[in-house]
Amino acid sequence: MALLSFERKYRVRGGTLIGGDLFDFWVGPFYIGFFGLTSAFFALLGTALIVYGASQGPTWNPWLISINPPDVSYGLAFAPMAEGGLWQIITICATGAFCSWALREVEICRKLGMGYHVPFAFAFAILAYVTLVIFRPLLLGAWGHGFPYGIFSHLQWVSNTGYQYLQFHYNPAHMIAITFFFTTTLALSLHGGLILSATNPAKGETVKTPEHENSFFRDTIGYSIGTLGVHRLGLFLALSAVFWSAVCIIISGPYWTENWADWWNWWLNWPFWADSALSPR
Ligand code: 07D
Ligand code: 07D
Ligand code: U10
Repeated sequence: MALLSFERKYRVRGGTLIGGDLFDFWVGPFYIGFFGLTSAFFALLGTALIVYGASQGPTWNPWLISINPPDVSYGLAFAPMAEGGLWQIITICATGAFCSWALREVEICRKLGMGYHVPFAFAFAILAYVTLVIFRPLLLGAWGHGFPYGIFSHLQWVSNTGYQYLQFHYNPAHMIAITFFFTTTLALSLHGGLILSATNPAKGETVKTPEHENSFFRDTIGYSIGTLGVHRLGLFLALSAVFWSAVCIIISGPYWTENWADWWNWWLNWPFWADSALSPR
């Protein structure tokens, strides 16, 4: 069914979580719904506040604009607008916009009678963000531990926060997250390559079947995970990457405050080899 006639068929009322039929309409290609309006509201307000913040700052250079969180001396209190209050309101807007977007995806899934896999996946990205700007600052007792909203300044925050623990690469959850990120790109390149090699043949060749795809991996590595399985695997790998990222940063500060390399001492001091001359005890 052509895309446009399919859209005409499915663009019917129903499936909304809130607001009944009131916001159940489309504008051009976009479904609106109650959460479309709240998405637009939070995103427009948040963006307007970033632009306002930029107008109060020293530069219009997009790389250097930065809306900073309050000083840690404000703790968990509201700060004056010019001293981080703006960052606090923008954080509320961003969280509101991301959650609204996820709920708008849920409504669209419901309309189509599909599973909630895409909004579920987006929820992991939202989890990572709120871990950085809400959960970890709450656990550390000050909003000042959130990251600043600026292109270069947020990189500076990542670097500074990393060096606060001297060797962030030794953070075990960071290792697991990075391994999942690398595995995700490996899996996507294998999948993209395999699908193109089978379904986009040279002129005159026939399109190949899933049996060809299975056989390629059985011949190469002795096992094929299958056409549905590879998508389950991809989702699992990507969500695990984000999940372990959230873990790696929530434990930095609330759980571990020193050099991450020292965390490994429990392993080096294991009785089995702790007597060795090279043991760091
Ligand atoms: C390709 C989908 C499209 C999205 C894009 C991003 C904005 C920001 C706002 C000027 C894959 C749109 C950008 C709306 C403009 C202002 C105030 C997604 C795609 C194209 N980062 N980060 C980037 C964000 C964090 C880190 C780029 C956001 C953490 C490092 C872009 C968040 C940490 C590097 C960006 C966020 C961190 C970047 C490209 C939120 C750990 C880079 C992003 C809301 C996760 C890279 C100059 C991209 C770069 C980069 C956006 C959070 C680390 C500006 C919106 C605090 C090390 N980040 N980031 O392609 O070139 O994502 O930076 O959490 O090297 Mg970042
Ligand atoms: C937070 C983004 C959420 C996005 C949302 C959507 C819009 C709309 C609109 C385009 C989580 C936003 C949407 C704004 C846009 C339109 C229209 C994603 C988020 C909700 N590190 N490190 C990570 C590596 C080092 C450090 C994660 C590698 C150093 C700190 C990942 C290396 C030191 C933190 C990772 C490396 C250091 C991290 C990031 C290599 C610095 C974190 C991915 C090869 C000296 C962060 C939760 C992520 C984290 C994080 C990878 C090196 C410090 C695993 C590969 C040694 C402080 N690092 N890192 O989390 O865990 O995405 O955040 O050297 O805080 Mg690291
Ligand atoms: C996949 C797949 C697959 C496919 C696919 C895909 C995964 C096998 C079948 C999809 C993949 C691709 C297409 C590949 C490329 C994608 C990426 C690389 C990912 C990154 C994507 C991007 C960078 C694009 C991002 C673009 C976005 C998010 C769209 C931007 C949209 C907007 C700005 C509008 C958003 C709409 C909203 C909020 C809802 C409704 C709102 C409006 C229409 C705006 C009008 C507003 C109103 C009516 C409300 C009024 C405003 C109010 C009340 C607020 C007022 C407040 C004030 C302060 C003024 O596996 O299969 O193929 O294709």
